[in-house]
Amino acid sequence: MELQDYLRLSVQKIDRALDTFLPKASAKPQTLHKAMRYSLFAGGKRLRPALTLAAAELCGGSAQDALPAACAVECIHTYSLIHDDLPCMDDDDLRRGRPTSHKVFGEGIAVLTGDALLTLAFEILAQASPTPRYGAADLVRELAHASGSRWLIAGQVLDLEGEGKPVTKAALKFIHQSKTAALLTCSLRLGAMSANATPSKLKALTDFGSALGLAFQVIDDILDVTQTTEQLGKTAGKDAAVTKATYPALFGLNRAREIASELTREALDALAPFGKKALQMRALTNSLLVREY
Ligand code: GRG
Repeated sequence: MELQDYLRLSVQKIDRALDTFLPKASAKPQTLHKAMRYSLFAGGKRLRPALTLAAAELCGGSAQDALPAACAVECIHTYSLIHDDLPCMDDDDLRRGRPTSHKVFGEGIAVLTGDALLTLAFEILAQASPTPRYGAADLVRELAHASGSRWLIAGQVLDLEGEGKPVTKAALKFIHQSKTAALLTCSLRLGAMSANATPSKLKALTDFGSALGLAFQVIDDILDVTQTTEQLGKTAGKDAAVTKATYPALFGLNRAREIASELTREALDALAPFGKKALQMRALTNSLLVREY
């Protein structure tokens, strides 16, 4: 199957499952539930949940069994974007091609919408079926760790504190690993765990995720410089405007592109233990290097 068709089917499964897991827009309080659906169904790429399903299949499991984990990860990701866009953080007006949550619903509701998605993620994940190697508590711990104060939120704190200040290359790598690669790796690990993956397969996917996640954020930095707001669906040129440390800013655009290619190669190498079974994962990895938004 072509990658585009494979991804389209994955997104269909994820969107249907999200629709089932989310409270209806008519449920009270309606503003909150409308706001949760507004951001969640705003046309995100669904990369993280697609990786969860692909990892499950790569480890011999089914996409169906990995859907709670996939939806939980997308809820966490969407919450982080809503909070990241708030006036007290990046103060952005546009996300996924639409006005940001606080622009539509007000700041208070946007904060609460993020909180509600964060909480819902764990309610959904707790519904995942246990496997012989991994119980629901293992999955919950995995997601809490990746999205907690040592990773996702740590990355955001360092990002905030680094604005307008000189940041070393090592510190920048750590920010990118924390704010982006950790959740991406977690998406893969949760998929693998839903499929009862062996420790060696879990390790291979962890190495893959670390390299892919870092590549993804380096490319995100590059796109911020090279693409328009219309193409990105979010404000272009924002990083430079707030003098945020990025790969193009620290290494120059050409070297940043080379680094993204090297990391993509590293990610592809980590898939070696899966042999031909990793066809779609390889195609997906290559497609991210040439993405335009
Ligand atoms: C706790 C107040 C509070 C805030 C938390 C953790 C956090 C805020 C923000 C996370 C930092 C962040 C936004 C990292 C960027 C990661 C990234 C590249 C996001 C864009 O991902 P895409 O391109 O987006 O996959 P779509 O819209 O396609 O899903």
